[in-house]
Amino acid sequence: MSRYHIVGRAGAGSLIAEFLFREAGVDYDISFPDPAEVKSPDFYASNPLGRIPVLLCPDGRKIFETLAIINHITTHFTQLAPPVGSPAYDRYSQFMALMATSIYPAYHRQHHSYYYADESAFESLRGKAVAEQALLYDYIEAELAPYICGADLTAADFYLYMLSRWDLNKTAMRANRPKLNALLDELRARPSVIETLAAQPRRKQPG
Ligand SMILES: N[C@@H](CCC(=O)N[C@@H](CS)C(=O)NCC(=O)O)C(=O)O
Repeated sequence: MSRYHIVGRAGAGSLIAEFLFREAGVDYDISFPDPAEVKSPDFYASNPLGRIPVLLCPDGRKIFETLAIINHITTHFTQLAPPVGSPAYDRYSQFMALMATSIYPAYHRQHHSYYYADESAFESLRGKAVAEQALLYDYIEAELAPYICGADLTAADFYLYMLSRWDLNKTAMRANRPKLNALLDELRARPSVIETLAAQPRRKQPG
């Protein structure tokens, strides 16, 4: 394999790898296996939870977890992360960790509630996830200036944009958060994002 290959799903966590590769001008391949395929023994060897995305590298290595994939891409190809060791890098890492460990899983709890509870508890589970995200979106709104890392657009902004796409009530998510609105609209208009979204297979499976 001479170039990167993303194992993904339309509209899902593989978007971030596509956005960043396109920002960097790196050609890649992508496949969208059906859900049964990613829950097979073969795929569990790539990701023990049978989740996407997985990045297959030209040298044969496989990387899963979006944070690790983003780090790989920003380290090798783009300027979309602050220099390691700078104060901005600590801020960047903090927001990346916050999004990956809190906002992303809260969307997972809403879109894949059956992993976490019996159906009778879905409403409560989802309500708590939405409440946690509301706190975090308020925090992010207060911190944007206009990007997560101030004047510099970073991969963290693209990550935030991807996560926001999975919101089940975008009107509420955007309400009274003018800086968040402006950021999401700006990201949505970037060529890398427009091209990625236009190339997604029809069936959208968020979260
Ligand atoms: N922590 C993982 C989460 C990956 C994840 O939840 N992927 C979703 C799609 S966005 C998935 O595969 N969902 C199907 C499932 O959990 O069975 C990451 O950051 O890569």
